[in-house]
Amino acid sequence: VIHVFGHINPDSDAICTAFVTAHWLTGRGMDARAWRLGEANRETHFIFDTAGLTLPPRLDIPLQDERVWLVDFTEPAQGPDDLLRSNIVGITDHHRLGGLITQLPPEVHIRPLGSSATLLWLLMNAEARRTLPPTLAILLLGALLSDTVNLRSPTTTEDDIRLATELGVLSGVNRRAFARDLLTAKTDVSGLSAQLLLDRDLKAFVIAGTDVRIAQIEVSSPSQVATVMDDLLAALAYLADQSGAGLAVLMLTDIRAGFSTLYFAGRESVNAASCSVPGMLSRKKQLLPWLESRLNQNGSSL
Ligand SMILES: [Mn+2]
Repeated sequence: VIHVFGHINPDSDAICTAFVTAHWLTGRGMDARAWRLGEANRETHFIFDTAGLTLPPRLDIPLQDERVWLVDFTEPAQGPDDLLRSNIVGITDHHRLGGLITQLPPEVHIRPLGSSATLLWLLMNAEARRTLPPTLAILLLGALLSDTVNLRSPTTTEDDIRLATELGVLSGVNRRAFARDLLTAKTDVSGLSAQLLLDRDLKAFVIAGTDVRIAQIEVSSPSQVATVMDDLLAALAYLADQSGAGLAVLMLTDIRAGFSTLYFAGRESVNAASCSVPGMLSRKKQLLPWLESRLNQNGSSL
């Protein structure tokens, strides 16, 4: 059996696309099973509820020598602790390559698209697309609209726009209403603690030789997190301290106005506490290169 999963602290693309990837591999004659590597967020629950499907179970088996297929990540730090002792047989992803080493030659699909869902659709042959159940089309559409912030992120490509139209028809949902409700669920932070907000979309990277942790919170207005802002910054400082990371970054993204405010903690953040970057929506396409160039210029510090 091939175990299919996305990154830890999973977003909708990581869970929805892993689920459909397992279906696709099964159609190719393989025995595949989907998992999730953490709690699903409110948006992912909304997508599965709309599709009438049950979330895949949380991964709870050792991966030593098991065959695995990675979805939406390749950075070892974003997978389970025993990932590098597993046999990685395949990858579908749309992020930078982040230092993975495999036991055998894997089947690798990586392209700069708006979502892993888009890539999976491009990999499907005509028969697989034609026979895709509408419920699974809803999962792919949800993952695509989530990752691209309803096609507004600069990561959006022509393929993503075309796919959104095709999946809108195949899924049978009212796309406008689905996208609106999805973004409402995505930015619903009410009642969530600062610690949960920081942890639920936290990713680890090595950038210019520095261990960096980046949490992103997407809101439709920064006022949504005003009451927990002090706690968030305290949790960020604690994260940098406890993890030993040189730099911890909180990326607070206003998806309506289209900008991010960055907050920094850790020993490499000496020259900056925060800054706002107009037009910045994407961690992978905008923040990572921005950090890479800043850290390289200043000798590993901001
Ligand atoms: Mn993704």
